[in-house]
Amino acid sequence: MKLKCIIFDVDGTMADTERNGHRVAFNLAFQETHLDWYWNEELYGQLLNVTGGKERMSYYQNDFLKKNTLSENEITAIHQCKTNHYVKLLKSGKIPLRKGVKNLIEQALQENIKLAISTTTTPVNVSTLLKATLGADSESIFDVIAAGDVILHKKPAPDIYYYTLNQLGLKAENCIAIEDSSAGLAAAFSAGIKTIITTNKYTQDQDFSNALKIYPNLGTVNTQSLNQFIGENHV
Ligand code: XBP
Ligand code: MG
Repeated sequence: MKLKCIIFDVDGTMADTERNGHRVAFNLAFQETHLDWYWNEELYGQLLNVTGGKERMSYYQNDFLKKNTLSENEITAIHQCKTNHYVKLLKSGKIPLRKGVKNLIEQALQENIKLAISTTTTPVNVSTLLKATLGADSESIFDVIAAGDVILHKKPAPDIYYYTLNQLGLKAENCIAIEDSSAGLAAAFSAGIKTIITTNKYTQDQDFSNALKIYPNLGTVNTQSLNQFIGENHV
């Protein structure tokens, strides 16, 4: 079996975006829209169990506050405000790629291994992160960028990975997914894709029993090790 594609998750995997990125953007949006919500680092870590920013806001009001303050439309509007703040943060260059990500991408390109993205975050967040960290036309190095509401059921549902495989025209067994969370692992694993994990402070204590291997970052990961996982020694 040959490795044909590396599928990257984004938040927590390609970059450490949650604590000082998404969380800060949410709080700026709450402030701007005069909503008396504030997500501190600890609370946000708990809310991260719900993937999708809009879904996270609904969960917070319905299950945490147990109040039905905001309508779906109001949540969508506040989430758009959050995205605007998040994009500004990314453009400021404050959120770099994690260790080893750029190197692995460059190695895959040299070896004609396709690249794809399967993420829960909003598409503009992906394009802005890629442009800010890999250059103006870096989106084109990814054969597929599957993000946000392109599917109905977000991670841990496998939908985003099935969508990515379909768009790639590849079988699960020829791909490796790189994730940071148990929800992301569950999604890729359910889609039959072998997955490696790179942990971060928010996810390091989660259950990764279905992962091929767990790394603190991608600094020691290369296409040779990924090929071995697929079952073919790198020639
Ligand atoms: C992580 C998520 C996203 C982000 C926030 O995505 O669950 O919802 O936390 O982004 P992944 P949005 O790990 O799959 O990259 O507010 O745009 O949803
Ligand atoms: Mg993630």
